Amino acid sequence: MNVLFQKLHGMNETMEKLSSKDLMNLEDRYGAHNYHPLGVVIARGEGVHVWDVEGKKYYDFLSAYSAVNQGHCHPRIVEAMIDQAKTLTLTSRAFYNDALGPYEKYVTEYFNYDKVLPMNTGAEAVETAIKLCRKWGYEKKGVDENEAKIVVCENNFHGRTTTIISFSNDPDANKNFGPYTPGFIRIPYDDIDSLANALNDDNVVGFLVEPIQGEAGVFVPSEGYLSKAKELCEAANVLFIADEVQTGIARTGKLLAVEHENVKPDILILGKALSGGAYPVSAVLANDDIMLVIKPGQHGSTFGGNPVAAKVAIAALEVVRDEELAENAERLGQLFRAEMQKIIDQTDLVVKVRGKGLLNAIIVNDTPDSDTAWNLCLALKQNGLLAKPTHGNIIRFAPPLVMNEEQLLDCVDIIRRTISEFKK
Ligand code: IF1
Repeated sequence: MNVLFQKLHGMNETMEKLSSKDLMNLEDRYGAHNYHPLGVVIARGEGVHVWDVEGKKYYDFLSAYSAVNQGHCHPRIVEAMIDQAKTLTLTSRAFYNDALGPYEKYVTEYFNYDKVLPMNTGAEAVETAIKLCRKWGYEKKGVDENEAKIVVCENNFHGRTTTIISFSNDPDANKNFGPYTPGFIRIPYDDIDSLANALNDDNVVGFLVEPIQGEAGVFVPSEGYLSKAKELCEAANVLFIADEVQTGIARTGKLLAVEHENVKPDILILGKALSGGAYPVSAVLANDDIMLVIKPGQHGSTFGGNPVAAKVAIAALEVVRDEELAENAERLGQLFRAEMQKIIDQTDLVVKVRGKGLLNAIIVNDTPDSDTAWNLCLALKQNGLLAKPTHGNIIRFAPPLVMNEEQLLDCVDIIRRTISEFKK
């Protein structure tokens, strides 16, 4: 009988610790195959570091896709979670609880909106924003029922639900998941004329946009795109909906990426680092004239706004402010891109670095269907830094925002050494 089977079924006298390989085999055998993770099994996280099962230490340069902006297992966030978890975890919204109101006050004042609708995942928050916008369109803008349309962008990523993938143009995201939800117009990203054209349709009620397209490959739009888009939406009585699930919570060097252009979205969508990666917490924020179109019993969620989420989110947002994470991200982002440019000038393996704050990506000099970016990530892993390609030949670099300059320069050295040693 093989060793793994013995280990798994505890047939050894002493239950040995499962190795990374054992654990990867467990996921392969018992888990759905909806991911292809990099070959590393993480067992512990603290700040900017994670350790694998065998005890090897890495810099985390993905931050769970910008959910761990405050660093792994931030003590203030973990303490808030533990304290609340020992007291009251969930009441549902059938009753009030003593944590939600104070959180709602805190988060709406923090982002300067009248109201918040608390959810759990980013996709749920995006779905909530879509429902809210449509309902506003019928009841406030006067669009005929079931005729509302929302403008979205090519190469968007807003989550994995059936409605959201209905307006994706990524075949991996939507092939064979139809029939698709109607009511979306897709236009090119960072193309203000196509937005202006789309807004000529009186049935358009919203424009849903990522301030920087993360999954597509960290595409930063032209200077002025977001502010011009907001202007056009206002003129057309269309709601500007910012999906800041990945770009928000200080990631791009401002509390929100839209702040780089002084844009205030009509509907703001938050997730991921709203909890510092400790717990699923997402939120939709809007002012009363929009938010109050949803009446009691018209939307909700069992866990949305639960006491643990409420306390965790307050702690996570306090850390962002107290540790000045946006300022740190801005400063270290400038340094990172400058250092990466020096490396790019010395190699033909990487052709570009782009991003804002500590949401950056490098473009590897190979075709999108090549495995060069993947192999470079494997080599980075060997050298103690974890990152993963987004699409094809683009590698996203997004460390926790608590990183200091010495650690960042250490990571740059790892990247430099890995690139110089790399053989295609
Ligand atoms: C996966 C991508 C990133 C998001 C934006 C909403 C959501 C996401 C801008 C939905 C989520 C996650 C999903 C996760 C990997 C990651 C991701 F690669 F999928 F596209 F970050 F770029 N809006 N992004 O980025 O939030 O429901 O996941 O909480 O699905 O593999 P969620």
